[in-house]
Amino acid sequence: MRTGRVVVFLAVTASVWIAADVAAAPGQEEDTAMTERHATDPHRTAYHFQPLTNWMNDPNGLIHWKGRYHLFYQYNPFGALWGNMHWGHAVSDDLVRWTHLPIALAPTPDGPDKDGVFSGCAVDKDGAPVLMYTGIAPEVQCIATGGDDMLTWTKHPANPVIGAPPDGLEVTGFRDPYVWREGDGWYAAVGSGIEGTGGAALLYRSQDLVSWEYLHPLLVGKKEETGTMWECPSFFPLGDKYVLLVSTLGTVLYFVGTYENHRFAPEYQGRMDHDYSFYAAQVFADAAGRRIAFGWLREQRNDEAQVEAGWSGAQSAPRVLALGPGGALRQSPAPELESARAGHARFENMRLGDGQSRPLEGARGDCLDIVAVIEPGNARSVGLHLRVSPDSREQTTVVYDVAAAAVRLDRRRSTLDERCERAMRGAPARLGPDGRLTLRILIDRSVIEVFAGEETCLTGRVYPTLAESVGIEVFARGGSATAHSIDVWEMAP
Ligand code: DQQ
Repeated sequence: MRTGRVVVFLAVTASVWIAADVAAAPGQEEDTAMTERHATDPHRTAYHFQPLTNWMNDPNGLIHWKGRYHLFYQYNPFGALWGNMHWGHAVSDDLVRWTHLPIALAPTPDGPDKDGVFSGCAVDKDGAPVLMYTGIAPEVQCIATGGDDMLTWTKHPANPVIGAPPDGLEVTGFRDPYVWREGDGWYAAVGSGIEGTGGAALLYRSQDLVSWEYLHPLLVGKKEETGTMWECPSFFPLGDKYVLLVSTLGTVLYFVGTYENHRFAPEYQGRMDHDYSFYAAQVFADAAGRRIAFGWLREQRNDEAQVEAGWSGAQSAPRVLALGPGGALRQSPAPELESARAGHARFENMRLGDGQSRPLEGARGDCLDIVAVIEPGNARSVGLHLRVSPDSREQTTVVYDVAAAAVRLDRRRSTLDERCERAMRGAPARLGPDGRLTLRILIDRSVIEVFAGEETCLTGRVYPTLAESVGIEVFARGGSATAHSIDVWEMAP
């Protein structure tokens, strides 16, 4: 890799970060060969955020700051696999088009985050941006204050501001603080788990973000049902309820309930996404009061393939949250994404005979936004084949099974590359009151995000190997069905 000279941010004291012109760290240099290679990589995304290169995981510090959206993220500037955790940083006016900014936080040698700057959040404290995050190791909580430009960050001299888990609690972990303002102070939920019992979110209070008092668990799960450790909590009001999101070392769960006197009582529980790519979601409120989530879309191919690519990880589309009448979380892609829609094709009233698969002539691509409204009629199942090669050796299928009332993302033929996961995953999904299935599908090269009905999300990664795997077909099996409308937009990179 060629050595470049660029502006990076360096720790010059234990806590102050300034811009300096130094030999670049890997991943921050102007590497033309890497840029050219990534530009022709058929699996890098066009409208889902990715760093220029290397490894990314959790979204961190989401905040709408002075009219611009800031996305920080877990970042390894030194390679395509997890490690050396820093906070990468990008900014956007519309949640869709992002500008890369310098690394915001790096481990401070001999500091409480010397072994890694793990996940956390951002808040506006009297007009100043403050990040609260986990320093490693052991797991402690730290804060850093930003300049108005959000480019320079000063780690607080009192770090760690929470130096250990609560006395007397044997925990399985202690990380990923999520902070909010409430009446008499600042509150934080810290991801944790109680040995022998289950995952937990621990509730803290502070007047100044520096000195914290432990109150009690916001929620404790049963290990048999929701795992032993909860990471990356988000806690926020939605409609007339409160929602707690946690990542359970496998999936993202949400709890909807009431919150009074700093006690949370869940009434409804669900899964935010039913595939395993979507993880470590974080939620923030924008100036319009919308609650918006991003989740890390982890790769579903092996380490060797990630290292060969030189990068790993994408962020989900921004998802706007609402509550359904039964208490379930509803997620829809932020309307801003529609500004990236380009060419459009519409198909109406397509009759589908039993076993028939009809190509959507003229609609093809690997960066698409699709809205399909299909009435299963007497078919056993209906759906779409996506990323189809002309010889059908590669195809990814979204299928609705009427009897099971479930949608499935079938990736068994999605790639010829043995290094990629080719699983089939499913989730309960409901037809609308008119008996029609509405599917919104975002395809972005290796990303497929499926929104089925109003309450089901399935997000997976696919790695077709053939350049011609860009076709779309609609099908019915076990009876006949009608595709009332299928809109397909190309998404402009
Ligand atoms: N990733 C971070 C942790 C968090 C985990 C480390 C979740 O802070 O618990 O990269 O993916």
